[in-house]
Amino acid sequence: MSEFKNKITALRKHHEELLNRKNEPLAWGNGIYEKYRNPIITAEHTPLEWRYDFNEHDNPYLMQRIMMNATLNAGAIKWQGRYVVVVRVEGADRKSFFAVAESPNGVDNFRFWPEPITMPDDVVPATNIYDMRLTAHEDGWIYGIFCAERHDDTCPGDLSAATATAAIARTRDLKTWERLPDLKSKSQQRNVALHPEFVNGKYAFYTRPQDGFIDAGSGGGIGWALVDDITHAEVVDEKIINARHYHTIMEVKNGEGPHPIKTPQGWLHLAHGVRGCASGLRYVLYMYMTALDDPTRVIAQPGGYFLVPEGSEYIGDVMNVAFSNGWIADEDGRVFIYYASSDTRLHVATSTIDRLVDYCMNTPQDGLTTTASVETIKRLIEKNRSTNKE
Ligand code: M1P
Repeated sequence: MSEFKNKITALRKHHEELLNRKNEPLAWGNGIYEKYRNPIITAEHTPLEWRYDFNEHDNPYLMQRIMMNATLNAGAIKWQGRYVVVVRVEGADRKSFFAVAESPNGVDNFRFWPEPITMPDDVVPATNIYDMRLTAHEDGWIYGIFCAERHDDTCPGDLSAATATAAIARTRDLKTWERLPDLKSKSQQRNVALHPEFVNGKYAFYTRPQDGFIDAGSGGGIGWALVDDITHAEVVDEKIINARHYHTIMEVKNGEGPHPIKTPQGWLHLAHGVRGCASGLRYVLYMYMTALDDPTRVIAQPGGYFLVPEGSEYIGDVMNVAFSNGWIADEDGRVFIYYASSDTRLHVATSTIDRLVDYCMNTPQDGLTTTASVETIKRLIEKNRSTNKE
């Protein structure tokens, strides 16, 4: 066999070993969920055919002709018995695109489908698209809501001026996508998710109004808007349902993750909160619950964060970031939380509906001051003293 063919054989073997690598839960977690030893999808998981030209004449050095930079922020859905994620893949050219990967068990053996998604453009094409939230809506379609980024042409001299808009597409097979017009809104929007059920006969969106491309500014928090016609969706009335607060994990901004999971006790929400610190912005995940009969009414809000970057998760293109826009609630009550660390790679954490509801209902709220936090800790100490006497 030629040296070139030997190199390809070795490359494919190495890639297969990565794809087949077993994952295992880490011991000594927090009891709320289990994190896993390995990330589930990295840039190295992308198919070799996307990166290498395997023609010896054209690529005698077997170089990567197209490099992949990151695999992050994935939408998720259980689809035909498989755990399916729509991954934000970012190439070396900084462009993000969507690609589907699936696993038989939700925690390892993820493999990409052969080709990335071809997402049709809206009337004004976007420069970049990312962070899809998937919703199997009761109308029968699977919707993907994602961010469409375009240059802000009102600032012609500023190459970094951009706008964020919520884009809407729908599919029946995750392969062919119909693009609908972007969500019309007075403000910029990112982190928009579609509620899975009609509310008062209307489509319901979790929104995140923001003053600028980065700044949530006066946006206030996670919003909610009802829309009559999803084929011409427009935010007319928007109310904030989960507000930001001074000196919390979501002081600077927050945003809904995937659409909430319906449980007998209420809707379980996963979101991200952002605060500033000397090293920049810190992105963490948090949870809250809303009432079954009114998904806008918060009935439980554990204080502080739910999940943060730890160890090597801190390191990446955008340091100190945990972000999630996908989770899967299985029929047996298990929940697979897909989160990305530092805008670089995708991980899973597993829990159950029962544990997550218990976490939301029984974790003390943020009392918003040191005094309140200390009183909360003392109450627990006192409770344990009484328990230990029993
Ligand atoms: O870089 C961290 C995250 O920043 C954005 O989130 P937000 O809109 O809340 O600031 C998103 O671009 C997200 O993709 C990214 O992970």
